Amino acid sequence: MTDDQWFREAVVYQIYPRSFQDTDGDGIGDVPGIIDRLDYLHTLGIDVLWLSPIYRSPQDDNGYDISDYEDVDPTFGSLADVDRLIEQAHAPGIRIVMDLVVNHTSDEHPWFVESRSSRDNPKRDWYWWRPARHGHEAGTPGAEPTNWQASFSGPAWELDETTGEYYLHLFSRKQPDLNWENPQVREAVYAMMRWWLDRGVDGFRMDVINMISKHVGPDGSLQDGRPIAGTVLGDGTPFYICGPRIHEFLQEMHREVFDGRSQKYLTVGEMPMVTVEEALLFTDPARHEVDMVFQFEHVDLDHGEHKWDRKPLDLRDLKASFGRWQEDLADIGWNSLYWNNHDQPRAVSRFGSDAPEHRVASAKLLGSVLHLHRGTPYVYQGEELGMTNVPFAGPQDFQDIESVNYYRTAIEAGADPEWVLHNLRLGSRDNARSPMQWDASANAGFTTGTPWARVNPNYPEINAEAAVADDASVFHHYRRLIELRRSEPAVAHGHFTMLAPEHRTLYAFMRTFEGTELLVLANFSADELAVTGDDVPRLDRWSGADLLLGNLADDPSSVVEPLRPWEARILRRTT
Ligand code: TEU
Repeated sequence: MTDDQWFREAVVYQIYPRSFQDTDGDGIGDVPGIIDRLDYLHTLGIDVLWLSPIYRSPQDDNGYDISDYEDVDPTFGSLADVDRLIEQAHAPGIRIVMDLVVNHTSDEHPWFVESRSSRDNPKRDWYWWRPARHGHEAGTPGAEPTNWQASFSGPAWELDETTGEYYLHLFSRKQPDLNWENPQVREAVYAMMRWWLDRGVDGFRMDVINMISKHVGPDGSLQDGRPIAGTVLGDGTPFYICGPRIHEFLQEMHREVFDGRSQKYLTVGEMPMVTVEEALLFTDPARHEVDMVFQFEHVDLDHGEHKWDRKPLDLRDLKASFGRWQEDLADIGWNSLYWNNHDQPRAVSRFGSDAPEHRVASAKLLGSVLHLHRGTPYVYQGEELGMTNVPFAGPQDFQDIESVNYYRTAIEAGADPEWVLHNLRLGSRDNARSPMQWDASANAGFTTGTPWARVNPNYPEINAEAAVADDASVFHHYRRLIELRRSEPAVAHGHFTMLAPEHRTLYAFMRTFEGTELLVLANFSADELAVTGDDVPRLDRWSGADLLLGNLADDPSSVVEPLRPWEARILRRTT
């Protein structure tokens, strides 16, 4: 491994600053709060911190709508705070990665304010402006330039009265899409990125970066998508996911921003709907695009027709998906590994069990399985405590724009409110955004004020202070997993082989590296599970293996005896 590939041995921790630690009593987390918790993060052992956006923003989408890329939102602190964070994180060797949200800006960004001011403004072409559909009067139903649905419900076009034209917003109407076809836009983005690197940050997590290239016809036209059942809208994704110039843009970004610098920065592309074939191109080091992508296949497996149509996960689907990504990126390219982030419900409630008797074991099991795959693991704040979904009482408890818009449109369309609420409880992004649970004091030690989002009432039991004090906690299991990555080269570098793909509750795989074999056995159920020679070929060879790390209080008497409910074992033998 060259120094350029340091990220292959690293573990990244994601902070959602709004919900991490408040220091000024306004009920919203801030950068000084992150600084205060660096010791905690250092104890956990992580290498990199990725911060969700802290830039100046009207907060329509909690900071993913940016009005000034080169300033910090006063809610979160100041540039001086960020400088201090960089310095104090770097001291023990923790790198800082910023969120880069450049598919769109806020509608309050000066670029958009100018762009919307008149049809001949020099920045007009920095965004996607189009007249009403031919033969339709602007503002009438169906007059949108294309039928695309926005990610947060409703049409992806908004009429702007100033000039009578529509602008494109793949997310909220306060998040207009930048026009990457325009070289001035690209240069402005690259200049901003260089500015942050000069300030000392160590890389970027690039928000929906595979949406920046749109399919544009020779005459500048955009096309309608396939109609979406039950709506008047269509699916525009084929026209903007991994569009025709995406690889060109990322290679140009690499040249303009990262080339020639002495440090190797981390670049992660968040890419909804990316296929493994595309990911291979994006992450092939020889192509100089990104180090790894966030893919969504495994977190979409419990969706039916769409995200709000939830179904239980079939473990065989999960293994088939992860197995394929492991195999196809084995020789070229690299995986990122995650269960959680600020957009996903809590993994322990979703893929494990948050019942009191299984929560700790299943949270540890999920950690063991994920961290033992080949790739760079991401830990989302609170995951290392086994934080759970939030018990939302009713529709008024949801704050996220996606959830609020979904509730409104679904009810307007006549859906049963109980069913809509059920889907929100399972799928809302608000589940991930409840405040970090630090201790058993008021508001879980998150704030002395009124928290912007409700603290999960289970905080007296599930909190960082209790977890750090308890050697058998989820926290210490994560700490050991991170340590294992350093002490056992097979974890970062071993070849991956999936086992028992058709088993409904056993997740088993092997990692092999220079005479070392690791076997991971995980029981995704509350029943005892006997592993057989059909599941793991030549199982007898493992009877004398070492138990590197288990997840239950007492070790098994033999490493191949039946797995107890939600038990996960990491075994090691030398060949
Ligand atoms: O998310 C992109 C994205 O497509 C999803 O994760 C999305 O939030 C989810 O699928 C909706 O069901 C990124 C950010 O992570 C997210 O927080 C932002 O809201 C979004 O981009 C827009 O910037």
